[in-house]
Amino acid sequence: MERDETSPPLLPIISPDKRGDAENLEKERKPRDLTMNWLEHPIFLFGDVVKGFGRGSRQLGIPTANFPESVVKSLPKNFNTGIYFGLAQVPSYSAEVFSMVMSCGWNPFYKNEKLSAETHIIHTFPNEFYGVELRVLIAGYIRPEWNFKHVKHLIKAIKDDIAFAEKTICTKDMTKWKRMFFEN
Ligand code: ADP
Ligand code: RBF
Ligand code: MG
Repeated sequence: MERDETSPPLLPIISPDKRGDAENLEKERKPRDLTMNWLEHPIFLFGDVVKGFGRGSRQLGIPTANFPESVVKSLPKNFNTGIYFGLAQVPSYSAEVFSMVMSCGWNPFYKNEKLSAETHIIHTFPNEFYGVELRVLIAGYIRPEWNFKHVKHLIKAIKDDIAFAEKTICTKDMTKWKRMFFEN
């Protein structure tokens, strides 16, 4: 069955009603057990970075490297849209594997009409890198996408996602996954 933004989430998670209130988001995150967020099977995606609307850097100060539609369509059919964490590599830049946070969804704040898969790599790059290969390993789920009353709440939520991802990724030895997915 085709899933869209109206489909209920498959995973039991945070109430989608707590929207736009950074304090509520904070409260909801705290009691959660970090081990429950890992996917049973990580998902590997790769493709050339394409242009989006340019909002990530300009409006949020958080650039996201966008995958082309063909990659978005290759996601498993039962994939829950939402915010994920994992690993990322831009081979033409460096063999290094970085932590990442990723939005696979409809960007309700911007009312996008197409599903997008966008990765914020937790690393400061000296330049943009459009048109080159990006590899990601989606390792865990953070939350569903939310709508927000104000862009500052979206920015706060993304910053919290980054902190959550960094903290969570440290709890697992990913050497094997790095070897399996990112060394060639
Ligand atoms: P777009 O809407 O075209 O995706 P963004 O404002 O989201 O534009 O910026 C994304 C671009 O910024 C990426 O395609 C990449 O070239 C560059 N970039 C620089 N640093 C990063 C980073 N840490 N993570 C992801 N992309 C980055
Ligand atoms: N967009 C939303 O509309 N709601 C969200 O809850 C949301 N969370 C995000 C979390 C992360 C970690 C990232 C990287 C992006 C998120 N976005 C969200 C997408 C954001 O709107 C998008 O990256 C910008 O519009 C730039 O394309
Ligand atoms: Mg982007």
